Amino acid sequence: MRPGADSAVTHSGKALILAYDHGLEHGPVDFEDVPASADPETVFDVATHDAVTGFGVQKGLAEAYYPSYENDVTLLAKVNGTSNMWMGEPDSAVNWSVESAADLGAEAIGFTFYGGSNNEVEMAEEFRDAQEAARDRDMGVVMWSYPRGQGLKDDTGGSTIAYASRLGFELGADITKVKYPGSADAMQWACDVAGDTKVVMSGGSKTSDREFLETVETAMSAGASGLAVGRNVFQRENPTELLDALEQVIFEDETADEALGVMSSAESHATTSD
Ligand code: FBP
Repeated sequence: MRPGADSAVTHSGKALILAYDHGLEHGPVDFEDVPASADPETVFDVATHDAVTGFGVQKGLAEAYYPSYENDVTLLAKVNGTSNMWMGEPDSAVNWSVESAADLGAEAIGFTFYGGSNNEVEMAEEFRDAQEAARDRDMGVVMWSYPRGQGLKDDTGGSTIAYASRLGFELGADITKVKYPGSADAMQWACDVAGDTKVVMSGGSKTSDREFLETVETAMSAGASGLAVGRNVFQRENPTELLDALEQVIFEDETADEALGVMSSAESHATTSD
């Protein structure tokens, strides 16, 4: 990694990246519970929250909406991605050149890397090209490091996730996004082996406020530098409230309990003023 390159999408060395590439990766099913979340404008508005250090979207959404938000949102160009309809061995098409992303105003790139896939070699070469193009333009590099493939039995186990974070370091990411490996010790090992690369936790499918904030608190205490989250934010009726709470846990070192207190007092204020 290049010292300081992560600062494109961190505040005080910490990251709260909002990911919104789900329309491609999972399809509209992710918008069914909160139909307003299908409208990119709704989620671009959420991304203007002060705590959000980068907003990860694919090219189509960026071209259509980012120009209206360029003063309020830090664009993280998710340059590869594949639909859920792809039934082959894990792979991710490079849909966006780094040059085009930079021209639009992106400050960092996001790249999914499936270590362990039969397509790992080609993906590593594609990552090399994107990483070097980003370096030429002083853009940050975030790797979505998700080991998976037919030979991999446990893609969220502790040793697999540590390998995932190490891959980000070895291949030149500034920030590596990994799935939560299920315990503080496993998360700490994943952070310990990542050198100077920052490790952030991937949000995963939607859980309760308490469960989610407690997991984020554990990950931060274990050495994570923040979070890259999608569904746990935009699948909530009031995503801003959760971002307020995440801000406390990630940037103010508060506990999940303290942050939940902020959420419940905001709720009682809203109820009182109704
Ligand atoms: P979530 O917080 O919703 O899990 O989003 C993080 C993310 O990496 C997205 O950027 C991506 O669309 C999705 O998860 C991919 O998840 P998976 O490959 O596990 O389905």
